Amino acid sequence: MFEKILIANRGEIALRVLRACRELGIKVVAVHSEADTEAKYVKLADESVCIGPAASAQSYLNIPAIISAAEVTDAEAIHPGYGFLSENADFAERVEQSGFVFIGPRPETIRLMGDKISAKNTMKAAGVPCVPGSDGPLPEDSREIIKTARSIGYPVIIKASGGGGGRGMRVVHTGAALLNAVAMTRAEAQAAFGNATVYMEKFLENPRHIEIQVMADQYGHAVYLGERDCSMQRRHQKVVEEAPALGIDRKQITSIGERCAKACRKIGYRGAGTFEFLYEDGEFYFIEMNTRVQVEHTVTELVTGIDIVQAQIRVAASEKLRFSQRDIVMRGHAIECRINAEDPFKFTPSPGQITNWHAPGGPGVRVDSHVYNGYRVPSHYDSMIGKLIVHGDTREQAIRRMRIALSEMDVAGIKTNIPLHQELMLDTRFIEGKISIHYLEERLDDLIGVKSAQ
Ligand code: MV4
Repeated sequence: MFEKILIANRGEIALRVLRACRELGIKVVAVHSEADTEAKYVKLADESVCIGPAASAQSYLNIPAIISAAEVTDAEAIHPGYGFLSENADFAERVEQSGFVFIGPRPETIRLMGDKISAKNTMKAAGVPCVPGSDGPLPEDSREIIKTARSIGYPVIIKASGGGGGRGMRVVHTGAALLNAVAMTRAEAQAAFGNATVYMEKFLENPRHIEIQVMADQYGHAVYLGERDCSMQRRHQKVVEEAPALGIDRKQITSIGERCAKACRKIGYRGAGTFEFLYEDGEFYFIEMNTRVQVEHTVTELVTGIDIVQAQIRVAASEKLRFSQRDIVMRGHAIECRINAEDPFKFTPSPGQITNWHAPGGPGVRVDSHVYNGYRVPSHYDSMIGKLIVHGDTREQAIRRMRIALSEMDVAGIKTNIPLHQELMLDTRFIEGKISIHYLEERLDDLIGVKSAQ
């Protein structure tokens, strides 16, 4: 096992990785920007290195500074967390070339999955069901593009191969709008990702977002850790996640999960990963793979009892997976609410000093947060200040526990989205489990109407 790991991240995930390291008896190096000097996880770390000014581009995205920090502290491995450099294949490559272990998949795997066309082709070839589409880049020839759209059937969606996570996409409803939409998406993709390659898919109008967690070691063992429903989102930011997903046949989950695990074996996947699917009319359609640990890994941890971050570290240290598929038993139900420093209904960021912080507790309640009394939420980063996660024997119990936990939680000095979560935990459609990826935005239109009339 490693003796010392550098955590190339900030906030709650830096603390989450630090806790995993502590349990494994591994020393921790925290790197931080000038805006995060006072962060508690920096103080909790065995060593810390300031890697630059507040702006992410000069600190948490500063590859030479992070590698230098690993060199001067003699760390053996680097955990990238999520966001920042976590899915940057060039970073992973430079980490390994500098003689450190990147805690994640091989750089080639990150690159393969970062290109959404190659990711889809790979998964299709491995037997994972995908959204029907162009099966490769759209050609230059206009007549070919029109033919492709006709054979798929409108509406279609044009996506940038270098995009993902909701960036660089355009829905097209008619033939008349097609060629302009392709040209616009190409131009935006070139500007944003330096890659004008686009592809086409059938546009699914009202799907759920269901994802499958996988874990693999370098010896060809791969398992799936069940699914998560992440449909409750706004502008591609997830708000509530849960495991398992309501109303999906367990046999179908088993079949999809097995296909994902098999695909991992086929491509020599290492570490934690997530297969993102759209789920509509009883069918799964693969869209993208994430090669990092995700914010919402916690709900899977609570239903499986597996520490995903520890497992990431163990497999990066060349250990074999300690569990096989038959050891993985899902128990109960877990829900996560992302707690953001923002106006609960307008979503404007609300940085500043937290003058009072009281976290909830009790059976089945977990709080992953780096925040404390007097902590100043910097304005330079995303607004998530923590995650409230609950577990119950049933979904009903989990929802009740979440309501109680939210009512106990007290955050003063800044605005948070706790009032939004309180509305959602009482929302009939959420309770019935009848929501798609569009539900929250539709519901917010109603809520904001009511709030502004009050
Ligand atoms: C889609 C889609 C409908 N049909 N693809 C958005 C994020 C990126 N990961 C893929 N996305 C979508 N791809 C087809 N063929 C709808 C979305 C989508 C979405 C997907 C997951 C979660 C939230 C979303 C919000 C808007 C659109």
